[in-house]
Amino acid sequence: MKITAVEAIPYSIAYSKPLRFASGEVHAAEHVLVRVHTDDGVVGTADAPPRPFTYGETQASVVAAVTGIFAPAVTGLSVLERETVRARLHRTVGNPVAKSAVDVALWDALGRTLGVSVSELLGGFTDRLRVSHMVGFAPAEQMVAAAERMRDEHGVTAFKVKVGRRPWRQDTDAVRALRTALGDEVELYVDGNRGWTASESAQALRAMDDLGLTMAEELCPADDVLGRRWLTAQASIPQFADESATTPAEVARELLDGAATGISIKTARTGFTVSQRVLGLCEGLGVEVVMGNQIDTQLGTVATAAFGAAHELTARRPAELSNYLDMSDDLLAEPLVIADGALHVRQGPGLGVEIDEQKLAHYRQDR
Ligand code: MUC
Ligand code: MG
Repeated sequence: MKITAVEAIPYSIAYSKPLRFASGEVHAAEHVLVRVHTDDGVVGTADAPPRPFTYGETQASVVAAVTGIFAPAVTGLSVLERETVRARLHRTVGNPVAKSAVDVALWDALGRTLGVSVSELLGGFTDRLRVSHMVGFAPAEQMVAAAERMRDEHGVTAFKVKVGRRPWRQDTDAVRALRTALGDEVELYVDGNRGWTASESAQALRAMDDLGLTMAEELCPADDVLGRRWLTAQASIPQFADESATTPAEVARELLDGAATGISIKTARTGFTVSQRVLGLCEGLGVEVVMGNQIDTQLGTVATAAFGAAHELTARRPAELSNYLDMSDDLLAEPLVIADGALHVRQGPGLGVEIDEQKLAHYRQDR
């Protein structure tokens, strides 16, 4: 059960439909595949999606942190010593995506070693999650067409709409067009990726007051400390923190300061071990959570689904699991299926998925 090596393999797969949002745009999954090897011949795998515009990490920095710092720190430990691994990773500040991939790969290795599913090990609440799709920036009619395609082809009835452009009216018009086209039954919520000021956010929220939105995420920067509190205090729907709440301490600060009233949990940045801490904090403080998407591949989506399905609170809301559908290809040997608006969790052992080695050989960038 001892860790013998941790690999970090950079690869790139193009998106057939790039995702555009207020803090950036993604045209290719320039990610890192992290593999934890044990002396039993078990291999645990996870995907690391670097997001320079969110956490400052790059593909090269993830490879450097995993191979240069984290691999030496955890080699020799047992896959059962997850808290020791966490403590050693925690000695390095930042690098959330690199740390999380090591953690998720470790859990996958543990599940494979024990012959059980990671989702069951984490909590085993349910075997499926309802799916929410992120709709990126485009002219309103294209945003409507993208949502309608997801509804017609995959039965998806929950949509997170990217907002945060200027002037804000183009976004509120797009959300209105989505509501008109999709009807009252679908769930709509918005994510500003810090694109607006607090006052623009307040105006835009008022303009969408009749659209039945369930929540809004990161409309303005959390660093605009008083502005953000002012916005959250007056909003009639929960204000979710995403990129401003990437550690348990940040989550506590955002919630206790009145800067947010809900939390997005992303396994890509808090793995499984720290995501459970974030979840416990939210449950204890009585706030809602959503399983977020960090523009994940299928492997990243598998991790999000495994965690989301493991707990009652994370399984309540639709989880953001579908944006891998916009990629031109993927590394998983057997593709995920979203049908009737839901994704079923892969049964174990571990995360229950295998990498297609030929595809990895094709897309990897280190050889
Ligand atoms: C989101 O929820 O913000 C955009 C950037 C990122 O890191 O995640 C996405 C989606
Ligand atoms: Mg977000």
